Amino acid sequence: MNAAVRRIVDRKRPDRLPAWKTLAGRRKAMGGTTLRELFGKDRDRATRFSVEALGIHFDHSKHLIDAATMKALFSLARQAKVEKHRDAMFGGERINVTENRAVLHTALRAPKGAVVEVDGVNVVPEVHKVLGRMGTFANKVRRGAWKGHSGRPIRNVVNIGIGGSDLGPAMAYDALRKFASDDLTVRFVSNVDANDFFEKTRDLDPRETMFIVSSKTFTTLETMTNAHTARRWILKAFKGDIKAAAKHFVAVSTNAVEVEKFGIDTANMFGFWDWVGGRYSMDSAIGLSTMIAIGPKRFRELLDGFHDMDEHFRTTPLERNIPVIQGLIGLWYADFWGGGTVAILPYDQYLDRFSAYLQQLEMESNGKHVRLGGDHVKWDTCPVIWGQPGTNGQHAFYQMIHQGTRLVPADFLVFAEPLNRIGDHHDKLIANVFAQTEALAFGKTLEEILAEGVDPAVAPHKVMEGNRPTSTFLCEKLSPRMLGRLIAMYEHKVFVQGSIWGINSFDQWGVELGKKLAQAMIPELSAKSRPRLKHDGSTNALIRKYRKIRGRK
Ligand code: G6Q
Repeated sequence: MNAAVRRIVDRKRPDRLPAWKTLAGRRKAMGGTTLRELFGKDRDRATRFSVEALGIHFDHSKHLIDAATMKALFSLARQAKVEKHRDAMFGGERINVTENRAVLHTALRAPKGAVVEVDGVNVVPEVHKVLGRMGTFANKVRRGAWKGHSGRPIRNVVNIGIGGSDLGPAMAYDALRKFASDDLTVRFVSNVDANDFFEKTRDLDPRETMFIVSSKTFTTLETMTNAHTARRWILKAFKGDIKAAAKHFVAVSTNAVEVEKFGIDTANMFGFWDWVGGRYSMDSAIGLSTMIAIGPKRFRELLDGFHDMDEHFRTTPLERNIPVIQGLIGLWYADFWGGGTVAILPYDQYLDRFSAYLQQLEMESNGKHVRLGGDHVKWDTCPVIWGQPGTNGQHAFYQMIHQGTRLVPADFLVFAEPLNRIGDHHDKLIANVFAQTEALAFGKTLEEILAEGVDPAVAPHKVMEGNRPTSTFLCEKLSPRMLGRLIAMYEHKVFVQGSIWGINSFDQWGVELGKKLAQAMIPELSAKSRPRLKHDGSTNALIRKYRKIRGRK
């Protein structure tokens, strides 16, 4: 292990840092202190525990924290050297040590003229070169100037990718629908389940359809299976004319060799780099479908939003740094309250896929039990991330958050300015956000319920204990720029937590084993003759049952 790697790997166990002990003490001292009590004691609590930056008002006053707890959390971040680790990331050091890679998604949104070096080479000009090529291509498609093999303009764009090569663009397309061209249909195929490809293409005209095959490695089973199916679908429409594929496929990848093998001209390939992790790649060429949908200018605004938050994270003191506060409060629940879950509740229908996106970002990054040095963690890491847009969730799972037995800290995100001004929808939407966080925090006591004249036998069922912690992100307006800021906010929150836990937030070895086993199993399922199975009893029986149902020996 060389000195540079050792510097990154040698991270103190957080539970051995003095601030961890202080926090354990704070937790004990807080005991069953309620939010009612905390607000009762401190008239300025809402001001004390809220931060305003970049059009985001972040109210964290409805959390089970006090000034002493926050002070200890900031000390923990300092003692864990989060700032140093952050600077190492921004500086292009190879902090992803298990893959020996730098982690530079922040360079993807750096403005022209910025300097970000990897091994002494400034990567920003290369980033902007690819963005320029993407822009020319996107404009051509948007204008109807990119013609399919029949001479008809492309009107449908289908991104084929999975995981990091799907979730970001799919989420962003929904989120920025209001800014997208109405002349284009944009779809996303990810699942190896044929139902996905079938349903996403059944009403499309192949002569007007282009596929963007998005895969960093260009070897992923799901993506390559869908890409081959797409090629057959196109060729069928052109009676097997092999030349047809050229106008209907482009690739986004780091693997030119495989792109060429598939039959896509590398002139129609948009590249990126090994220092861009899959789940951090929506600002790279992986965002090509987003750029086609909203246009290069708005795509730049999206990148600028990311960059705004990068700068906020990089330069703002910890005490006013939104992702830092967010990460620390999350860690407070995960490690000192047994909080196993966090709900993400955007009150905006356009953010329909936002929690799904964050699920990957957080859980694939920090869902780990091994520290950078190879030792097993002795504390909890990433909680389960889940959620869906409000108000729908209120009529479904919120019951459990209000009156269940588990602690579910939740993020409420909402935009003050509506994108569609229709009647009084927006005031009603906002009222629901504020009412929910109020009810979750302060609940309703038995006395209050009885005073309303409720039948004493029913009254206990109506008690809301309160003390359910929430963050409220009241943002100005949903725009490409604001979306960029919000996503980068979560990226850096993940970074803060990963740094303190001392894990590598940028690899994903846990995904590998299942992939390998599935590859080996495909011939066992499809073989004509009875395969010799060497799995465990359950797996062998399932394979046999499946083969029987499908009429195989
Ligand atoms: C993300 C992961 C993973 C990856 C997909 C797709 O960080 O690495 O979700 O993005 O497995 O990989 P390819 O882009 O290589 O097809």
